[in-house]
Amino acid sequence: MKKYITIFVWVALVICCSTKTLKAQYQIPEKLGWWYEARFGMFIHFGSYSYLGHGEWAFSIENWKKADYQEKVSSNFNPEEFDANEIVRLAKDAGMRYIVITAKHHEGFSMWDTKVKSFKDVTGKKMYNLRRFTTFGKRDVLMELKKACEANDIKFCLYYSILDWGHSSQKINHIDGSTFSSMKSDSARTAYIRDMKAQLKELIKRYHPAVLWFDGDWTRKADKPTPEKWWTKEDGIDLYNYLVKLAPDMIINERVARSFGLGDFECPEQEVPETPSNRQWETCQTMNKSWGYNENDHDYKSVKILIQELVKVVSRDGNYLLNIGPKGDGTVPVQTTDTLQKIGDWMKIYGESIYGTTRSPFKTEPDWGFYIKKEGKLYIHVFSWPKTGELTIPTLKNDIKKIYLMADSENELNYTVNNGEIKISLPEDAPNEINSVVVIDVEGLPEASE
Ligand code: H79
Repeated sequence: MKKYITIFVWVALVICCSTKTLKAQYQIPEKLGWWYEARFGMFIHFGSYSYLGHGEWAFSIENWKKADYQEKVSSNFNPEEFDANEIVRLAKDAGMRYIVITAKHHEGFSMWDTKVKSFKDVTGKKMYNLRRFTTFGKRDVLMELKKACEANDIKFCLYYSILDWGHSSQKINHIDGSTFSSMKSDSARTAYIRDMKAQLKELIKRYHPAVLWFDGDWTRKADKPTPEKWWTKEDGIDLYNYLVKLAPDMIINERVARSFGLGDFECPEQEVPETPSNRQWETCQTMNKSWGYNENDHDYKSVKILIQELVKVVSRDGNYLLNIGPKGDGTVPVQTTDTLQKIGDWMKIYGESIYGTTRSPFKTEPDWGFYIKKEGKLYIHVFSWPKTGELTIPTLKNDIKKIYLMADSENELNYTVNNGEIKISLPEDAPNEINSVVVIDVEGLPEASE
C-alpha cells in the first residue's frame, strides 16, 4: 500500500511540475467586455520628462532639486508637434484598440489645466501643469487625443500616478530610491489625498476615460500609514469606491493599491505570468528599455519578439499594453513608428486570431508556439515551422469542420485524428516568418479532450 502511495505522490508531483495547469475560466464583468475583447492597446508616456529625454524617472535618478527640474525641464516642455490624429492612426494601423496616456506621472506635472490649487510649482506661485507652467499655450493634448480616439473607434484611457514628486506634501529621498516619496505630515497626507481625488474628478468629468490606470502606489501597506509607507489598502478601497460612484462603467486597474486583489484587473509590469491568473489581467511592455522618451535608448525589441509576446499573453488570457514615448516636441521616434507599422502588417492578416479570443483550451503549451481560441475556432500560432511538414496537437472534444492556414483560407489542409492527436499536414515553408497561424474551424468553443 505504502509503495502505491509513494508512486501516486511521485506521479502527481511530476504532473504538477511539468505542466502549467490552467485554472478554471472566470466570469467577465459586463463593464470589462470591450476591454477583454480588445486584447491589444497602446500606452503613451508623455510628460515634461519627455523634453529632457532621459526617461520618466530622470528627476529621481539624476538627483534633481524640485526647483531646478521645474525650471530647466518642465517649463521648457513645448510639444508643438504633437499630432493626436497621427498617433491614433499609428495605434489603429498597428491593430491596437485602446490608448492609455499619462495624465500625471510621478514627476507631478499635470498634462491638463487642473484647477486643484495645491498642484503648484515649488514657489507656490504657478500652477504646475502644461497649460500654466509652459509657453505651449491653450491646446489640450489630452482632449485632442480623446477626440481623435473617438473618431477612430479607439477607447481613450488615462494613467495617473498616486505618488507625486512635485507636490508640496511629499519629499523625495534620492539616495534610497525605494522610498519613492514620503509624506511630510499626517495632515499633508489627508490634504493630498483629498486633492488627488479632486483631480481625478476633474479628469473623469472632462475626459470620461474608459480606463483609469493607476501607478505610483509603491508606498503602500496593508495597515496604518507611516511617512514612508503612506498609502494604505484602505486608501485604495476608498479611492476605488469613490471613482466607481463617479463613473460606474469606468475600468480601474489593481494599482489603486496593488496585491490586495483590488480594482478590476491585475497588471504585472514588463512580465508575462507563467499561467493565466484567476481574474483578468494586462501586462504593459516597453518597445525599447524606457517608458518616457530616452534619447540614448535605441535598444528596441524586435517586431518578432513583440508579436510573439502579444500572442503568449493572449494565450494565457491577458491583454497587452505596448508603450510609446513621444519626444518633447510631440513627435514619435522613427524606430517606434517603424515597429508599430510592422506589427500592423502582421495584425492585418492575423488580428482576428487575437481580438475577442480567450486562453488556450489545453493544459500544456507546446515549445513551438501557442494556442488561442474563440467560438468556432482554434488558432494555432506557430513560431517555429516544423521541418517534418507535420504539426501534432492534442485532440478536441469538438467536431472539426476544416483546417487551413489563416493566410490562405481557401485551401484546406489534410489531417488525421488518432490516439488523442491531431496531425496536420503543412506546406514546406511558413507563410509568415514571425508567426504563422493554422486555424481549426470547429463546432462551438474549442475544448480539450482531456
Ligand atoms: O510608468 C512606468 C514606470 O515609470 C512606472 N510604471 C511603468 C508603467 C514605475 N514606477 N516605478 N516603477 C515602475 C518601479 C520602480 C523601479 C525602480 Fe528604478 C528601480 C526605481 C528605481 C530603481 C527603474 C530603474 C526606474 C528607475 C530606475
